[in-house]
Formats: sequence, C-alpha cells, structure tokens
Amino acid sequence: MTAFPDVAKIKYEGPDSKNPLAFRHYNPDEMVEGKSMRDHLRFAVCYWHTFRGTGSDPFGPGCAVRPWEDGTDSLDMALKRVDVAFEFMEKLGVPYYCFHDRDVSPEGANLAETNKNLDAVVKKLAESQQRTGIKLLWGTANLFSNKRFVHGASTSCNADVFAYSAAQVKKALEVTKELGGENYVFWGGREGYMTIWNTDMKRELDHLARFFHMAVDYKKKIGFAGTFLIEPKPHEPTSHQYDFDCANSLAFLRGYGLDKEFKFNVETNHATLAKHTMGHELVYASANGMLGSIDANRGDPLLGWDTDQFPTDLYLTAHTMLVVLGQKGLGSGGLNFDAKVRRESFEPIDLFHAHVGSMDAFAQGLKIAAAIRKDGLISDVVKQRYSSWDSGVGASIEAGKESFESLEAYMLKKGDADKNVSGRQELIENVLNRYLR
Ligand code: XLS
Ligand code: NI
Ligand code: NI
Repeated sequence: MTAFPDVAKIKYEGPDSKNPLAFRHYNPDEMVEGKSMRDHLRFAVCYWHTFRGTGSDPFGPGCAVRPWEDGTDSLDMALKRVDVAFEFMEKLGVPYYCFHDRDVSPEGANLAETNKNLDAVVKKLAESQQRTGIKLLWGTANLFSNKRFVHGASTSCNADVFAYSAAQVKKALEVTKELGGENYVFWGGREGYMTIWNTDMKRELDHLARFFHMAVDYKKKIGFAGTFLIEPKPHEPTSHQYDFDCANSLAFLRGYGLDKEFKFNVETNHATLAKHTMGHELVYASANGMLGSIDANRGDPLLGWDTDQFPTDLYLTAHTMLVVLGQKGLGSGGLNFDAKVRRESFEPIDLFHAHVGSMDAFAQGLKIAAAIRKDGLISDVVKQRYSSWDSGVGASIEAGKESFESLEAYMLKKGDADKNVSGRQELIENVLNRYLR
C-alpha cells in the first residue's frame, strides 16, 4: 500500500529547477560554514498537523482529502497511519519528526488502556524509525483536547486533573526516551485562564512550577538525556496563557529555580501573537542561553489567531538562521514545521508542496545568513554603532569601574555627550536586499 503513489523521493535539482516536487536550495550534503545543510537545519515533520489535520476551522469541519483515513480514531487506524507518516517523511527526506501522545494513538476507556494503545503504536514507531533512520526530535503530551482538561492540566482547579496530567507526562517521557527522542516539549495547552474573576493565579502558578519540578525529578530518575523545552505562547486557547513569551517564561523559571533545567522552543506565530517579531523572541532567548529549538511557521497579519502557516518568507528564514548560526547551532533542537496546509489546500499533494517549499526557504535562508556573516557589512554597521563602548568611558562602565559620582565628574568636565550618529536603518535594509536576489 502506498499513500502517495504519484510522488517519488524528492531530490535536489538546483535553483533553476521548475519541478514543484524538487528542492532548489535544500541540498542535504552541501556544506555551509563547515557543516552540512542537513545538520544545520535538522528539519522535523509534525504529526499533529500533517497526519491528523483535517482542515477544520472555527467556522467549518474538516474537508481534507486523505484517502488512507477510514474515518475512525481506532488503534487499527493509528497503526496504519504510521506507515503513511513514514512514507511521507522518507519521500521528503526529513531526518526528524515530532508528536503528541494523542496524535499517534487513541485514548482508551481509562488510563491503563490509553497507555496500552500508546505502547502498541510506539512499538511500530520504533520499528519504522529503525527501518528508515528517521529520528524523534521531540515528544510531548496532549493535555488540552480531552474535556477533562477544560480548566487546564497542571493549573486546573481540580487536583485530580493535575494527578492525571502527571501520570500522562510520566508515560510520554518514558516513550520519548524509548524512541530516542532528543528533546521533550511542554507547550502550555490550557495552562492559563479565561477570566481573572474565577482564578487563583498564585496557586495556579505554584502548581505549574510544582509540575515542572516533578517532571525534572522524573527525567533524572529515568536518565532521559534530552533537553526539556518550554514553548511560550501568549494567548489561545485561553485569553491569557501563563508561558506568555520568552521573557515572561524565563522570569517564571528563574522565580521557581527551574531555569537551568529548561530551554525554549520558540514558535514564529506565537511570537507574533505576543506582538513580538520572531527575531525579537529568538534574539532574546539566544542572548540568555535559552534558545533550544524552533517551531517553524508563520501567522497571517490580518488574522488574529495561530494560523500555523508554512514559512516561505526569506527575511524570516534568513534572520532565523542568522541567530542560529550566531549561537553555533540549536544543539539537540531543530526546525519543526508546526504548520498546516490551508483548508483550501485539501489534496495530499499539497502536503508535499508545503514542506518542500518551506525546507527550501530555510535552506536559502541559511545560505543568505552565511553570506551576510561572511561579508560582515551588517555586523560592521552594528559594531560601529556601539563603538563608544569599546574604549574610554564606555569600556570603563562595562568593566564595572564607574559610579554615578565618577560619571557626574566626567560629564561636568566634558560639558555634554558626544554627538550621536545615524542608526542607518535604510542602509541596512538596502544591504539586506542585495542578499535576497
Ligand atoms: C500550539 C502549539 C503546539 C505545540 C505542541 O499552538 O504550537 O502545537 O507545538 O504542543
Ligand atoms: Ni508549536
Ligand atoms: Ni502554535
């Protein structure tokens, strides 16, 4: 059985290729700054959108054509779907995938049955990984779809739901470890609130921290060597999510003594929902040593929700890769396409177009970022802009040798600050465009 009979393995054909099912830039073995594109980009396909997405939106049900689906959420279907997923990923040539427990296997009548279902699918996932060489970038638990999570999971007002969530994450950690997962992600789901009037915020935050501490303890106990990643998101589904953005999440982690145990999985559309650019979130996380992985997608400037579109904007991919190169890679992290095809793109082939285009956009972004770094034109402008800190009073302040009194004496003697120089934004933007030809 093949799910994609019309698609052969996607190959690199070079920038002049007109073949929509070929890479024009993603050439896995091509070396950039001494490392292969494959190792720089560490692409992952996400199971939830790509193999469970139906095209439903708040205004209508799913309409995606998926001939291999039998319309059930049965264990049998879950097992068949693994073959579809691995056929897709092998043809695409991605090294990694990511999943939530409930994407890959259905819930049973109780926790024990649910875990049993998961074990059956994990067995097949392990065999498929073995056969294809495709690896697990990260695993996670879905603590938001089932109605028991209506008030959240670890921040629920119902202590039993906290307990259920702990049991579920325990199991998800075990299977992630079993499958050689390189990270484990915590996205808040419904960890937040709809109205402050019914919410004991302090208690909920304490519970969230308690949950993370338990997860860290269990990680150490079972010897899971992957990285723990928090995925910030400011809103949706709740009106105020607790892991709002990178700065807010870092403050939370530090406040509860958890910051050494986690990094961030930064998602483009979450950054923009927080009224940040992706660039802001990436640089903030990276500057604090917290950039662990990326959920690569984009939003729609005219729609106020997490549209999770495939990223094709070269300004975005080039800047993202500039930050990644700047910190010498993502370590155990990667670029996970947490993205879904539009509802209007309902044919199976659209899944290939979407991934091929975004992989190419990131490969091109990587080449652009490397060229920007090589030329140094932009970094020279930035360096020049801060040159007053390289010597004299600037260097002395940075070295911690000055005080309010000494700086007052310095300025009284000098009379006024040196003249400012231009920020050169337009110049930088023009230089940038030279690389995006
Ligand atoms: C939802 C999140 C989710 C996480 C994994 O907005 O992006 O898909 O990546 O739980
Ligand atoms: Ni995500
Ligand atoms: Ni998201």
